[in-house]
Amino acid sequence: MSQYTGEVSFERQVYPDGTYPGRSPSPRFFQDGCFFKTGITAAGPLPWQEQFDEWLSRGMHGCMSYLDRQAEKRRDVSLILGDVRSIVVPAMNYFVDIPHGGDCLKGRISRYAWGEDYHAFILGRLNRLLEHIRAAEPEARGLCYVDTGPVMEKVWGAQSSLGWMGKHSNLITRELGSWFFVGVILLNLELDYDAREKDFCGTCTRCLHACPTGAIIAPYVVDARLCLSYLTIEWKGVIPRPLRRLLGNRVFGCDDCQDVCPWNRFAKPAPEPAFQPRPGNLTPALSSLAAITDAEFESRFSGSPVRRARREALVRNAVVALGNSRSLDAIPALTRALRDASALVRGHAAWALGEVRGSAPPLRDSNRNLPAGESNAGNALEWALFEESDPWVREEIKLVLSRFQESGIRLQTSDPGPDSAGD
Ligand code: B12
Ligand code: SF4
Repeated sequence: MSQYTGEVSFERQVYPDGTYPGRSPSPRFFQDGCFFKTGITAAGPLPWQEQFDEWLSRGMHGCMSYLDRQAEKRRDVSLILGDVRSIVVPAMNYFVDIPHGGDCLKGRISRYAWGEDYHAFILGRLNRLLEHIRAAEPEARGLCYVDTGPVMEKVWGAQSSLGWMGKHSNLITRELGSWFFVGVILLNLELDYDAREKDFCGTCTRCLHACPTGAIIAPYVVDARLCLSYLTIEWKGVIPRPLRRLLGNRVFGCDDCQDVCPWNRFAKPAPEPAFQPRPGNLTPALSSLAAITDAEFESRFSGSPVRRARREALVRNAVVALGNSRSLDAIPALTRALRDASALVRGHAAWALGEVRGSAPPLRDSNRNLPAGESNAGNALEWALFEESDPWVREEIKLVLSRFQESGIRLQTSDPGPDSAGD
């Protein structure tokens, strides 16, 4: 077994020009868009293992059953690489200095998903780094991961000098804040290890208060079932009614806990062109997302992280966001979505129509000229109910129609329209 005894020899062996980004981040690597910082820690029992077990036993992983299924390997990395000695945790910046837009008819996609899918890209860079290590040390054997295996990337990063786990549970570095991806190389070499980074959250609790759903149930603990990132990406079923309004215009992921973090004022634009926003990912029109077909979804989101949501869930999210816009301009897209092939989409479209039309003043109180289709909302729902066979969608439609009835919103069939004197 080779023993690396010092940073200098390790650097010299890995990169002849001394730019190994390990313990001293190299400006050259930063500019290259490669890893801006790398933590290295000894492989051993998983830190905070009890908390992980409790998290799982309380079902906070929701439908992400892979977390439970491979929990043994997460607890013990030697079940993955028998002679593992070290865990190398490189971080790659993905920050793009553009604020999220505020137009309620445009969808909000999380920053990490604006550009290209990071998995293959970072895996390639990790493997390249591993090759450098192997070239210097032929005995070296390693395995690379970035969300691609049963490795607790954040925990190992927090165990090293890379950064600390913020109260929102993302890793933070003093250099750049938290807008970065984390990779892992399990390595059979013993290395020199730096001390863990300190926790610099102090008394701050901004992220806990900023979370729209209260998913950060305690410092360092996220109940994924409440997290909008989980609900918009991982969860493919019905979004619980009380959470729908909290989605706002988020259609893929959520950045709120990181947006408010004071450490992110140190963020610097990522040099890597792969993370530059695709034009359609910054402020996608909700109406176009709500109408996207399978083929359009595949061509538009191929090679993008957004693909993970799959078409049906993305359209579901867009439809909910249209409802949250409370804009009458959303009605044409929503009435179209009432005829979507997916029951999941149709049911959420019914709810969304209720939000839009239900929040508009009743026609009899309104002197405004309402946009085309507006007065059709209730009518479209009645027709949909007539044709609908899915029990859950029928229930959603009935709920909205009864809400309309209770609040005096009349349907087109009996509605005298805005120019009428009313009753
Ligand atoms: C599952 C998962 C999710 C789930 C669950 C999130 C979660 N917090 O666990 C969902 C879908 C919600 C999610 C959301 C996001 N994710 Co995610 N996700 C993962 C994944 C695949 C596994 C994480 C995991 O193991 N969770 C299980 C829980 C139990 O682990 P944990 O949060 O680390 O919990 C530890 C702490 O609570 C700790 N602990 C408990 N008490 C205490 C007390 C103290 C004092 C301390 C210090 C620690 C501590 O103990 C637990 C472990 O034993 C990782 C990739 C990977 N393989 O690691 C990416 C990963 C964590 N995600 C990532 C990202 C970018 C996101 C989002 C920002 C995406 C977005 N914008 O929508 C959000 C952030 C939401 C949030 N605040 O967590 C990045 C984070 C990068 C970073 N800088 O940290 C990762 C690392 C992917 C990557 N390779 O870069 N994600
Ligand atoms: S917002 Fe405050 S508490 Fe939350 S991670 Fe950032 S510094 Fe820590």
